[in-house]
Amino acid sequence: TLDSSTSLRIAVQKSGRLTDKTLNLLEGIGLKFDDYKRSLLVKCRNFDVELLLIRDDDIPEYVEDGVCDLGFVGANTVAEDEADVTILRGLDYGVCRLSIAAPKAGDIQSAADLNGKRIATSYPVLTRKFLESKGLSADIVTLSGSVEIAPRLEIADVITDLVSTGGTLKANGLQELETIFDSETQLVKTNKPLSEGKQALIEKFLQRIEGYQKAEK
Ligand code: PRT
Ligand code: ZN
Repeated sequence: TLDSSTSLRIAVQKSGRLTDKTLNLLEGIGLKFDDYKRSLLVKCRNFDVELLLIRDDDIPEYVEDGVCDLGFVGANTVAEDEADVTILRGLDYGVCRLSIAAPKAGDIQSAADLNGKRIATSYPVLTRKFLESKGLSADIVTLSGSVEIAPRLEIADVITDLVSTGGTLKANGLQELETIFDSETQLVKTNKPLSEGKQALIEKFLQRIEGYQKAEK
């Protein structure tokens, strides 16, 4: 049963690259919050809304499960999780790309050279889908972080990792070979049933976000 008295719960990254821009956006569309640095669950002062501040990796699942009604999270994270959520819109921050990168002076100069190689990544699902789409076969070594040092440690021949400026790859003697996924922040919605009140509130927010984005351009 639907409980129209509960607040619309929105998942936001607690502390990271998406946090400030997401909170700025929410304030920009008129939501007012008390001090959100102190608590994991923050009530909105002027709407029936609360923010849940969590790790970005947890956001797709929380939204899929209906623990949160909405979430702001990278398209890379949503796609890697293969989360069953609805993407309401893309937002123009947190822009980056998942790319294949190889040691500069090495024998791997393009994606076509990947057959039989080892690829270190924190994105095994997106990497496997890319390999399949190209008919390539390579071993995927899943690492939770510091992927860029894997070739030097001889854990892998190449990597796939998120890139924005390219500075990290350069600093580690790696060159970008090919983009396999373009990413930006997405506003996602649960596919669990929502009360009419929550649906109306989401519609209102979407219109305001659209206005906010136009005003920013
Ligand atoms: O603690 P929590 O789990 O919440 O945070 P996190 O450390 O997992 O994520 P965070 O805050 O680093 O990133 C959150 C999201 O920001 C990512 O999922 C992407 O959607 C987006 N984003 C945008 C990026 C980057 N740009 C980015 N450059 N995420 C990571 N990077 C890293 C990349 O992994 C590499 O280490 O930055 C380095 C490359 O940057 P350049 O500029 O040197 O190319
Ligand atoms: Zn994370």
